Amino acid sequence: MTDFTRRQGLKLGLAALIGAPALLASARTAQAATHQVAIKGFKFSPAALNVAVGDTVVFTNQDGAPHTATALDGSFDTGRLNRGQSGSVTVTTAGEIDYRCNFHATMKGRITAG
Ligand SMILES: [Cu+2]
Repeated sequence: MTDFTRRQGLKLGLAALIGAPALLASARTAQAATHQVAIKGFKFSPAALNVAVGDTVVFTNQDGAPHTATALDGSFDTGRLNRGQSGSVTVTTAGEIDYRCNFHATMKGRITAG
């Protein structure tokens, strides 16, 4: 091994050490997932969704009628979504969160956060 290759090896080793915390941080960020729920035909699809605390759920209205996704416990509310609009919510508590559309009482869904 020449001095040159030894020095290069040391530099690579240092770069790996310096890069490690950034890699750990990005791995932690990647754990928060985003889930999609379509609102179509006056239904939430999927109507039952399992997520992890910290995950994001994006509701997208594909109907001509306006809808909301409103948690019964008040933990989230997309507000009024017109056709083509999306509302993004972050699930911050564990457990079962029942939600509904504020405009159409028969439209119901459930998010289970663990
Ligand atoms: Cu609705």
